[in-house]
Amino acid sequence: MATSTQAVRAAIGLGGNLGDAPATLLRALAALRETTGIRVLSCSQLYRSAAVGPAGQPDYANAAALLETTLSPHALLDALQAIEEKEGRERTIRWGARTLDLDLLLYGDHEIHDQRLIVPHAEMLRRNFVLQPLSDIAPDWQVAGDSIRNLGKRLSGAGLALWPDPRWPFPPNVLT
Ligand code: A4P
Ligand code: MG
Repeated sequence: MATSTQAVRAAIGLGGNLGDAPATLLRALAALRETTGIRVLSCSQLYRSAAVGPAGQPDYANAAALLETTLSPHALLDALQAIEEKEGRERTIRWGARTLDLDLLLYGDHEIHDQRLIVPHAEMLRRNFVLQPLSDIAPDWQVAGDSIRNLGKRLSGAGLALWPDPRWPFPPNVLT
C-alpha cells in the first residue's frame, strides 16, 4: 500500500443502517486499528439519524473518528473500502441503505478533486450527522474558513439524537 513518510491527521465518518449498525461500526473501528499505517486517535459518541436519500430506509447509526495516518489519501480510501466490503457492503443505489459507509471527510488541509476522491467530503458541511459527531472530537478543526463547531451550530439538529448503546465505549473528547 502506498505510504507517505509523514503522519497526517484525517477524519472519517462512519454510518450504517442495516443489521446491528452499532456493532458494525465497532467492528469497523477495530479493523481500522488493525490496519498498518492507521492510528485511531479518538471516536465520537454514537448518534441515531434519519436517513437522507431514498424514502423508507431505517435510521442510521453515525459516528466520526480521528486518525493519524501514513497512508496517502487514495490508499486510505482503499483501506476504508476494503473494510466496507468485509462488512458485506453492496453498492447498488446511491444513498441507499447499507451495512457500512466509511467516508474520508478530511485529510490534513488537503483539497482533492479527482475521479475517485473529493476531500473535504462534498456533502459534509450540509450534514448534521457528520458535523455533530465531528464536533465531539475535532471542534476546532478549520474547514472552509470556520471551525467544525461553528459550522455544526449553523445546521438544524432535526432528525439527529444520541444513540445510547451500552456497547459504545467512547465518550466525547477522550483519546482512545
Ligand atoms: N468518493 C469521493 N469522495 C469520497 C470521500 N471523501 N470519501 C467516491 C469516500 N468516498 C468518496 O461512494 C461512491 C464513490 O464516492 C466511491 O467509490 C468513492 O470513489 P459509495 O460509498 O460507493 O456510495 P454512496 O456512499 O452511496 O455515495 P456517496 O455519494 O459517497 O454518498 P455519501 O455521501 O457517502 O452518503 N443518511 C444518514 N442519516 N446518515 C448517513 O451516514 N449516508 C449516506 C451516504 C446517505 N444518507 C445518509 C448517510
Ligand atoms: Mg460514501
